[in-house]
Amino acid sequence: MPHDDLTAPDDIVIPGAPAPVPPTLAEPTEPIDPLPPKPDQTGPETVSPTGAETGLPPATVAQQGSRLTTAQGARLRDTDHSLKAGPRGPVLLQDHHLREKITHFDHERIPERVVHARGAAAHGVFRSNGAAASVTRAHFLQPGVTTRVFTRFSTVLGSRGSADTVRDTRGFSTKFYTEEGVYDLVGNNIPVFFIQDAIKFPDVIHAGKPHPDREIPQAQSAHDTFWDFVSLHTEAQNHTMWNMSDRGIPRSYRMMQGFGVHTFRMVNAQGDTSLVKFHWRPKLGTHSLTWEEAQLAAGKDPDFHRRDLADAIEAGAFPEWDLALQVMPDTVDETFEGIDLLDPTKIVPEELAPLQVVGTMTLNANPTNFFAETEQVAFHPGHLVPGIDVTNDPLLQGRLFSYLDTQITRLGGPNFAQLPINRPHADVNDMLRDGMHQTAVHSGVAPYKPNSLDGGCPFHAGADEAAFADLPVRVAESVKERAQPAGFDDHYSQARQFYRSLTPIEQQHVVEAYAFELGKCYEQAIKERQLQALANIDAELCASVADALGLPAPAPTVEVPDAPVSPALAIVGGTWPVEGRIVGLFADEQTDPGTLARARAAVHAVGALPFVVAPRGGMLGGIPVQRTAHTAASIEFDAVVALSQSADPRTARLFDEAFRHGKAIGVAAVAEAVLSEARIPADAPGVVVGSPEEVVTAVLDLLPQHRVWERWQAPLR
Ligand code: HDE
Repeated sequence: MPHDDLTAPDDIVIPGAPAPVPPTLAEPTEPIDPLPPKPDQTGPETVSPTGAETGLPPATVAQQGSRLTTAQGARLRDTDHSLKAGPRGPVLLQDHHLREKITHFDHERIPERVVHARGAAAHGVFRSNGAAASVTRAHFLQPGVTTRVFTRFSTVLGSRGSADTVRDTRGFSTKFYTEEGVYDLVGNNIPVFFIQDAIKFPDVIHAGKPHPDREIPQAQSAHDTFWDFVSLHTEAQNHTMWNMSDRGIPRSYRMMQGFGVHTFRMVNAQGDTSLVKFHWRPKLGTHSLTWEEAQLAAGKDPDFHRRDLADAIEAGAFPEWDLALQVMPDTVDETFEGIDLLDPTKIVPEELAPLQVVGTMTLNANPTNFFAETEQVAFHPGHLVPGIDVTNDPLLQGRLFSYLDTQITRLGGPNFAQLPINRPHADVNDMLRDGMHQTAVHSGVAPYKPNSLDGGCPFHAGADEAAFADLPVRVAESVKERAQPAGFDDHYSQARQFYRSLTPIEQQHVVEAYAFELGKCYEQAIKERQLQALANIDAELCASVADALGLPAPAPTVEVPDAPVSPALAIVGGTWPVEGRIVGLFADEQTDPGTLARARAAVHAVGALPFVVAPRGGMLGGIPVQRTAHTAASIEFDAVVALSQSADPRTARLFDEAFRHGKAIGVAAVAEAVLSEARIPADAPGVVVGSPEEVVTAVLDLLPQHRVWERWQAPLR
């Protein structure tokens, strides 16, 4: 293909531009109005604090006019110098601008979330296919209904500035702005939880957070207090097993499943109820990092997942998830196939209750302002709409208290629902009044019921007006006690089922994860106690971890029933779309510009992102260099292609890492020196040498597998 026929390089978005237009070299001197958000960004829908449409565009910027002003709108001539008694004199107390500026700055921070402090979010839409209409009357799940959403992903343990790629559970929260009010699905990427009762939440979180004396380690479970707790409180063993699997280190938020975890109760238009579990299924497949990649990323790019999500959306690779339901009959004992549906440490295997897709979510816009949107969004499992209700799962019941409570501290008062990102897109006519940060200007004199002064307003909704009605669920006659159902005592059978359902590669990763985590513990007793739990789960797993720790493998202490393996739990294998995957093209001044342009266009054509890497920055044949040998890191790329003759030692190290992480490697014949420099066998699986066109094609063919699994020693099942 001649060079001129190619998509002009400028048509290929290089994500990451900090502003909507490139800056000039010199400081601008001509006043202009505030720039609009970047094309990939939007803000919350512009509704009033009480849900009325304002008609303003979604991304209305907060700043107006071209001149610097005070918060009160008075124009300012100077913001660089304080008002002083002479150039060398003391600063005057009367400097209202200085005091306003510094005082506001002093209060810029709000308390971070107790858990899930570290997160990233995006706007999008949810399109219902109507398949759920038979089980729920929720309007947003009726055929063809489209609903705006805002989704926030997060880690659990780390502080706001911690690394994205640590081994942890991920949060997956979606706010649906439905016309019947806000519905929040506040879930995780792991379908089970550490504890069965909310009263244990402070305990598990205190154990997982850094040690209270030295405040280390940050955002890690590989330490004594965590394993001390979970080895004693063995109902946590199923969740820890999931965390030790590859699910604990996702490749991307875009490649993560989501789960509602608890069982919910749905009611349809006829009043029939069902018990359901929610699942989000990523269209790109479920994929993970390797542990070494995760650790490298934590240092080289702590914002790895945050950047990946924003870049993909900016480049037009909008991530999508199907929302699916497992629907179980609403029986008196609330169990299904012997599984207690109120026990949040248990799943219902897909083989027993198949997933039914009820709609698709597309995340298509980045937030305009992190604080206003991602930080101030307030989720709550009690934000329910007619047709979806909670069950008596004791973990969920406690959450219904916690989320409202936490926002009052975090967002400074009871009016957080009026923050733009939290506003419902439905009429709000509550009788809640006043409070800190009240932005609604309520009219009327009678915020009480019954009244006659406001004409009796607001009225209750009638039975035919889609009101939320608490379902009349029978509560078994019982005694008041601090107790739980006997079935909750099985702590091991599903941990075993999960481990035995994995492919050998994934099992090997689980062994290595336990060996790492327990290896980082100081206390021998804690390691031995956790080995005891593993002995009850799987003898071979226990023996392998014990061997790595140099400890004897204990014998099991409890008899655990075997559950059939669930192949749906494994994630290795299969092929998947490659939208937004990053292919590194390593070129230099000797590389033919046409070859580079063709490689770039070929990567772009399959929906992946080409990243040009060269020994130094600037342009190569009119194509911008995005990374240099100095700044590139192997973890940035899903596949690498060498087109340059020079074998820079830093590039060779990068190729060595890419090789060890199972990435597809293409090497143009002229660039073969990189293989010997990196000691990569040219005939290894997933290493292709040939013409530039051949190697680019071969690498793009390998990309849908996520990794070249053949490079792992363990065989695929
Ligand atoms: Fe949360 N959790 N949680 N949690 N949780 C919070 O709410 C809590 C639990 C989850 O992106 C907090 O607004 C208790 C399970 C996510 O903003 C807090 C219990 C699941 C997020 C809170 C649980 C979750 C949170 C902290 C035990 C998966 C982030 C800040 C009963 C189904 C939401 C906030 C976001 C956040 C309490 C257990 C998911 C303190 C008491 C189980 C994804 O209210």
